[in-house]
Amino acid sequence: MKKTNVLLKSVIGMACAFVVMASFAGCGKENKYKDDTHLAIEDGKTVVERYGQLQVIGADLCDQNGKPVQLRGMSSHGLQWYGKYANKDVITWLRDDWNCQIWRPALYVQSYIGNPVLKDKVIDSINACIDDGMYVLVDWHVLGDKDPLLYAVDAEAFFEEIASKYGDKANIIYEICNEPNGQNVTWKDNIKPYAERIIKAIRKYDPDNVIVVGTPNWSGDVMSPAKDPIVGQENIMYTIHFYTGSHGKERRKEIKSAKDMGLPIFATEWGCTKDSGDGGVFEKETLEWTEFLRDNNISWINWSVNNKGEDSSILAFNADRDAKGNWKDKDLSKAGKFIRRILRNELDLATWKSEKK
Ligand code: IDC
Repeated sequence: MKKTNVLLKSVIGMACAFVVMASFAGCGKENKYKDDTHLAIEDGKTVVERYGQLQVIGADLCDQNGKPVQLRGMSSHGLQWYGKYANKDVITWLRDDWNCQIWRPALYVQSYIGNPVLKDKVIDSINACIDDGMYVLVDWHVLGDKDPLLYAVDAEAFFEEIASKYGDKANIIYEICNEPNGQNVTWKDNIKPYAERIIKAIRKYDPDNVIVVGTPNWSGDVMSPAKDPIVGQENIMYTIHFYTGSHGKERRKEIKSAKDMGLPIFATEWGCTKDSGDGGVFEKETLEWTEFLRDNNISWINWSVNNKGEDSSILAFNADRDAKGNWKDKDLSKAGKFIRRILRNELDLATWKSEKK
């Protein structure tokens, strides 16, 4: 009799524990994205008012009080092509309707060299973000030029100008080389020496804002800087890029290892398509990535705001030709509707799976 009682008790006990655990797990899942972080505006305060001067502590981006924070937002397309969207109306819409905390104006280096007025688009973006209390990632978009050293003199002049004008604002983050690439462009001989030069140029005017350094292989290799980081400098982070139709588990594993080695990482550009910027929207894979980034406190910026009609364009083909923002559902592409929900904290992997059922 006694024995049965004990058995019964322990069965009931286990069942109760199971219910409690299951409800915690369920609760955790349900609320995973619905917390008080990741808000562009909270209690009437912008993200820059709340987080203030960012700083890098260990491998984490932190707010002015040393609390780890994750910033999320959108990138422009090439300013030479779709620079009209880099305006105050669109940026404010992205803050208020898309819950973006950061905006990235992408200044393609080769286009800028041929057409220096493109810099005005960067300046417009910076001013809009300062007005709107958003962070702004100033992107020196190395791509076709491959080796960042090729235009290092221009990069120095550009970043000195931005740093001397805006370095006292907490809003500014510098991305000094989008995607170094090419077999002969290595961390040791090209990217690191370039970064050391540009960091020095920026630090003449701006002692503390965060500087993000590109990594080899189209910013796909964080292990090289993890093994050989830049030393003697504060508030430096390193870039990882990925396209969820092209990169998955392997790349996440490397990011995790690099972060465990102490490397501060910022996903300054990623797309929900193949790395061509096209080829479909990979929803499940994307949500696996966004959960990983969240769990590892890695800030991110999605590619990109334009109406070109490629799958990574967040606007429907030819929508909002006047670049006014105020987008309705019909103005958004498949990627646009999807990324907007992620940014608004309306979609995580569990929610997505339950909707697919
Ligand atoms: C792509 C654009 C595409 C444009 C091309 C020009 O989406 O419309 O024709 O650049 O080179 C990157 C780059 C980014 C690419 C993007 C998609 O940083 O400039 O934009 N991508 O291919 N790295 C990986 C993917």
